[in-house]
Amino acid sequence: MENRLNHARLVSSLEKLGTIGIREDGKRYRLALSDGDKQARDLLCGWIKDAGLELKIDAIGNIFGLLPGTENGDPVIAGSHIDTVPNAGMFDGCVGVLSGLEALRTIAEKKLPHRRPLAVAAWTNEEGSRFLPGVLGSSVFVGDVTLEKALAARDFSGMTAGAELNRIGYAGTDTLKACAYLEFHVEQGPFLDAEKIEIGVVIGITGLSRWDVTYKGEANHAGTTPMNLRHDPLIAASKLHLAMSAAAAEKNAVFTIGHMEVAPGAVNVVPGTVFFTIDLRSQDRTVLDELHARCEAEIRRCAREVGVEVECVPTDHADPVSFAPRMIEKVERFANLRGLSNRRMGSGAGHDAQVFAPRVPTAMIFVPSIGGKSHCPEELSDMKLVCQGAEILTDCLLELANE
Ligand code: HGY
Ligand code: MN
Ligand code: MN
Repeated sequence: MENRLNHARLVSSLEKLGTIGIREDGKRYRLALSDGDKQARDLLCGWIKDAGLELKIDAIGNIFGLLPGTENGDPVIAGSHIDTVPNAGMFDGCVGVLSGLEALRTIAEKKLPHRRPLAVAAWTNEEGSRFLPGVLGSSVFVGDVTLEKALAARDFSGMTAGAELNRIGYAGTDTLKACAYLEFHVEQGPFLDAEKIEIGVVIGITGLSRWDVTYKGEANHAGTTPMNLRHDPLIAASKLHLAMSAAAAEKNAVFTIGHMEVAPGAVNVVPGTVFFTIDLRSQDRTVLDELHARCEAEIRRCAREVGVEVECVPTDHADPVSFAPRMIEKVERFANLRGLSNRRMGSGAGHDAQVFAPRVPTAMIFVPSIGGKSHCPEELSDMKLVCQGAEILTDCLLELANE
């Protein structure tokens, strides 16, 4: 199959977007609804208008570029996100949004026939690094989360998503629905690169549970307090981390404490309070349910053992999802037609596609993350494969738009 897209334009747009949100220390921070996110949004909206697409923005700040078809109806949407984790790479999310933009730009320029409307989407706060729950914008779009709840979400400094959305000027009024959903993304894991396979045909997405946990013990003098008289919340957190890491490893699940605050945080004071986040995931629903219950029990057991108080707040949950066989087959067929090596696989990373899968025909396409690195500046994918993944995205868009 011939290539349709302007690969140079796609690569240069990825590189340009990658320059946004870089701090003086050279680290990329484009957290949802931050100034960096606004800059990226402004750039994307400009490109959407340049491409001759209809720019739409909804009440939670999701951005759409719409290309009408020969018939009316809900669009086939190709989406992902442009917000990032702290100190991020330049591929996560951006590959899917800019490939969707390049696909629609090319379809419009070459007047490729499509009955159904097409849209590219950039979802608000996919990452959940600033506001919880993650996949916030797409969850409001499908109705899983109310707009009120989403706007009331607070970051660690207490700012609400609603105030930040207004501050950056992205509280819109447009409304759309999707008749099908596609997401092209970097794998963010080690398998495709290790096996030297070019395309991942995604069969489903992991489930996850997240909590905010606070252990309250007794701050005391680091030099005079004997170990057996301490109620050190960091000991409780460490016991929990070791117990749940082992439990997750046994079940091929993953357990992460990604954020921790130790107070008062002095070298010579036994901590009084420890606050930390938990991210627990499995692609198997039964395993996730079992480890979810085990984790809540362990959180309390470790508190009792060390004699500290505990506050445990669930902050996010998503069940594992599977994509429809016919959608998996579509991606696989186009990868084969393009002579690209490929294999079926689940996604250990969460994506906006997980909120669409239970509702509309949904598919995901992966390209390898070199060294399996992601959510870090070392995140890297081969631009030639990124362009081939974008071609498969375009193949799927056009087929779905004319079914
Ligand atoms: O956390 C995730 O899996 C996704 O990158 N937001
Ligand atoms: Mn992502
Ligand atoms: Mn991510």
